[in-house]
Order: sequence, then structure tokens, then C-alpha cells
Amino acid sequence: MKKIALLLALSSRLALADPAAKCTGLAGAPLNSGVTIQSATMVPATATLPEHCDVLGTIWPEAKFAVKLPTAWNHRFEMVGNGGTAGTISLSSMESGLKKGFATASTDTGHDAAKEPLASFAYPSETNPNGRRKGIDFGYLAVHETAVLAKDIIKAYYGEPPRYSYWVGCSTGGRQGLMEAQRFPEDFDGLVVGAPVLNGTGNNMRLIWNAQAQAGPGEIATAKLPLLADAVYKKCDTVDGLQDGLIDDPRRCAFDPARDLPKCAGDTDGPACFTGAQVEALRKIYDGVRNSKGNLIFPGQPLGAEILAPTGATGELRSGWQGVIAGTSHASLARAESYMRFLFLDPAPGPTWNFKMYDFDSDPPKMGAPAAIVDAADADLRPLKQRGGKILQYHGWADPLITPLISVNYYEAALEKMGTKETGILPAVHGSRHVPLRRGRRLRHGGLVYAADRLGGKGDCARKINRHTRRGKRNQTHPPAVPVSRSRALQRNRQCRRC
Ligand SMILES: [Ca+2]
Repeated sequence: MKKIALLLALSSRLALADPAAKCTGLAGAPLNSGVTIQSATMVPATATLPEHCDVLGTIWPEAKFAVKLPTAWNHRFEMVGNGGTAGTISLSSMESGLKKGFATASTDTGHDAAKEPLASFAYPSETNPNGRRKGIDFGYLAVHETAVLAKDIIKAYYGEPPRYSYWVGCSTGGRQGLMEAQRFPEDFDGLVVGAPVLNGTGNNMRLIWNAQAQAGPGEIATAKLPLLADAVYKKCDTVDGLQDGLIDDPRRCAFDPARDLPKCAGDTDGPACFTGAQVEALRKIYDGVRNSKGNLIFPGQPLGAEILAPTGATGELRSGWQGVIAGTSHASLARAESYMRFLFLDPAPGPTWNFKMYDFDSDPPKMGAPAAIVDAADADLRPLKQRGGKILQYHGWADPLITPLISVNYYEAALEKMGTKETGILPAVHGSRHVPLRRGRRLRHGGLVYAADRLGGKGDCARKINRHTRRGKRNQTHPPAVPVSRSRALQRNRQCRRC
């Protein structure tokens, strides 16, 4: 009540002042005992951004946040998500909404990645006494607290709350969006959820499974990936009835590494063939994670990401498997190891643990308690739906980092859980890699802000969103449950460097 009274007093006072006075008046405002506002600065308009009040602060214990309040406000609020293990405020992602007049917010989720890389922030120690809390902040709490606080600041600054509130995030940001929809459905009216790592414990276990399969003679060298891609597309491209360099639904292709790949004579490795050990490693990667009883405990890698496509700032042709699946030394595996060392296994084994030590019988149960904090797998979205909230969820079929099958499975689980086709989710699965994109024609962040705004509007929102995200004439949407839009442009989309 004290907090509300303070806000009301603050808002009535500030509503009479000019924007600059309102902004500086926010500095040091005692919003509650856990919040510190470090600065509130009026930023003049530039060639790219409008005039706005820039608020920076911290929520106890270590969650840094930014809130940007444009002078010409559109009465809406947009919060943006993080990538990877977070640890930085997503300042560049805030700009798209700010340009359109949104009040925007972002949090670093409670730790500084420069000081505590990967998942090390979650490992309690004498020098990191808040480690356990920081794991919870990363899991779900910092985003929620920042959303609530941002709305308080918006009300204090403009004298009224936002009429609509939106979430836009991909990868970890997608997970954060689903987490909000599941735990705090009152926070956002519309959520754009891209390539969500909604089952991060399982997906990182999958990356470790892939590495163990290749630890030895089964390692898949980067140089072999074009050969693999050629075989996969030769087998699978036309299954959808169109030879166009795209595999509409990889589940429909019966690719078998043992049958469909060229074998090395005498099992002697060479550039144009695969050895028996390599074939077996590929079989495991596609098949998914199994325990010693042979039970599937997490889905594998769908076909399609092997192909070379322009990647990164230079547009270098690179396989989607490079640096993510192929080999046993790459950044994605290092991140998976860090998660297991410090956050996803309970008790946390610590810094000496490595991927070869994961046991697919005894270790999955150790991920139960952490999963309850960091995974966003609850398919019951009724509270969000009942208040009119909507989700646009998209995922690339050729995503090598986060298997798109978890998005498909989640959508189907939501259908079943809610007993209706009206889940509030508009699903989209397309031919791109992990999170499109920055420079391609579709699903740019600005477009996602547009999509989020339409989610909060009236009328046939789904049709408008699909039209916006599928501007290319070659795009199509395929029923039934999971629409699949396809275009060569999507296939060529670059990976989102923010995620
Ligand atoms: Ca095709």
C-alpha cells in the first residue's frame, strides 16, 4: 500500500510537470525498498531515436534494468527478452519499439555476463552469496519484477498505465515469454515467442548427448557437412511435392544414415564417405536422447539444418550444424556444460564437471528441481486466454540449437490440455535456422513489434500477422495444426546475432 500511495503521489505531481522535469523527478524515487534508480536522464531526439526519458536501476539483489519512456508515447508498453545466458540489458532490441512510440523495458535478469560468464552466476560461493537467488532471477523472477516495475514507472511518468503491454523475445527471450504467459499471465496482453528454449534442461542434455555420440571415432568433421546435407536434401526435399531446397516437414522424411549415406570402403575414413562410427553418431543425433533401457527421453535433431546458408555478418556459407552440433568443441557445448555445472543439476557438480560425465539414467532426475525454475513447459494457458492474451510462437524447422520439436510438442500439449483448438497460440514453424533474423525481409524485430501490437488489437489478428510475416509471394501456409510457411528467403535468413 505504501508503494501504491507513493506512486499515486508521484504520478499526480509529475503529470503537471514538463517531460524533462518528470524524467529527472524519477531519479531516486523510492518505488519500494528493493528498487534503486541509478539515473533518469532526458535523452534528446537523434536521427534514429525519438526524445525519451532513460531510466536505469537495480532490483534486489543484482537485477539491472532499463526503461525508456518516449515523450510522444503511443500508450503501449513493450518489454524485450534476452539471449543465451542473458547477463546484459537488451538495449539494441529496445530501439525498435522506442522508435514506434512504445515505452520499453529490459532486464539483465540479475547478473553481469562480463563478470560471471555463461551459467557461473548461479553457483553460490563466498564471493557469490546470491547465487541461488540469481538462478531464480534468471529462471523467471527478474523479468516479472521488471515488468511490474516498468508499469509503475510508466504510470508515474505519464500519469496513466499502458493500455496494452507486449513481450517480444527469441531463444532465451522466447522461453521468458512463455514463462510470463504461464506464471504471470496478467503481465502481458500479447507475447511474441521465438524459438523458445522452453525446455532448457532437456535441450542442453540433448547437446551433451550429441557430443557424447561424437566423442571418439564418430566425430562429424565440419568438412563432411556438405556431403551430409546433399544426402539429406536428395532424400527429403521432394517429399513435400516440390523440389525447392526446402523440407516443409522433416518428420515426413524417412532418412536413414545407415542406408542413405555413402559408406567408406573398408571403414577407412575419407572425404566422400562416412565410417560406421560416424553413421552411428548421426543416427543418435537424429533419433534423440535415450536412456540405457532404450526409452526416448528427449527429441532429436530434425532433418534440414545440415545445409549451408549465409551466416553471420559476413554472409559466409556455413552449415547450421557447424558450431552447434558437429564436433565436441564449440560454444554451444561449452554453454551446455556450464548449465550442468552450475544450474541444471541438483546438487550442482561445479566447475570440474564435463560433458562426458553426464549419465542418461541417473542425471535426468537431478534436473527436476532446476527445471521447475528455468523451464517454461506448463501447457495450461487458460489464465492467459481467459483475460484475452495471445501468443505468436514461431520456430525454424532448421534450428540446430533449439530443436523445433519442443515447440511443436508444446503447441500440441496446449491443444490437449485446454481441450480446444483455441489455445491463444498462433504457431508458425518455418524453414529458417535459430531465430531469424536481422537483415532479411521477414520477422525483423520491428516486424515483431508490429505483430505484438496486432495481438493486442481486435479483428482477425492471426490473418494480419501471417500476412505481415509472410510477405514473399512464395510463402505458403500449410494446415493442419502447425502452419508451415516456406520461402527461399527464409531458408537464407541469417541467424539473429542478438540471440
Ligand atoms: Ca521441398
